[in-house]
Amino acid sequence: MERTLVIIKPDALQRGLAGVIISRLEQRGLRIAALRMFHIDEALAARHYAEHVEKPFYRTLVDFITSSPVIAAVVEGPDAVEVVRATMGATDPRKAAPGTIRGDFGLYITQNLIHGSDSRESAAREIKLFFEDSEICRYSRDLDRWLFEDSQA
Ligand SMILES: Nc1nc2c(ncn2[C@@H]2O[C@H](COP(=O)(O)OP(=O)(O)OP(=O)(O)O)[C@@H](O)[C@H]2O)c(=O)[nH]1
Ligand SMILES: [Mg+2]
Repeated sequence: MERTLVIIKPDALQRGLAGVIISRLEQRGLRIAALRMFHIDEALAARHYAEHVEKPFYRTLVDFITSSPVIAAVVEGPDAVEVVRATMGATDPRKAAPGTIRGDFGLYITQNLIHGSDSRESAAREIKLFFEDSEICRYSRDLDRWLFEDSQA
């Protein structure tokens, strides 16, 4: 079982799409292990987006992610990093395939609705940035035996 960090970005909450996005992840079979709504501050945005600090779009990115509340989630499942990225679609919503979250709901790379960690290493780093270990729920769902091949449930 793998974990990844998801952020439902400010545009998604402002547009009333948080529920739809969470539903898509749940419908895929992924399990939510932690969920928190809050306002990302400048310091957390800087740590989260440290890899982009030299990019020309860095200021826009930080201004956007701190502009309004987000929902951060830890999501788990087999190959969760890759599965979430595929469910999100390409970074630029105009290039994202129909059927993906960005491909169905977005038009601008600056407002692309959802973040998902891009590797297992990023996921481990980002989950630590956003959640205390005690906030991550360890549990199984009755349905896991129909969703997760290696489930003990
Ligand atoms: N304006 C602009 N924004 C960009 C560009 N590339 C990336 N971004 C923004 O920066 C965010 C982080 O970029 P990446 O980490 O490369 O893309 P990603 O992994 O698909 O997106 P995240 O899941 O949000 O991290 C993206 O979600 C975009 O909102 C760009 O060329 N121009
Ligand atoms: Mg990224």
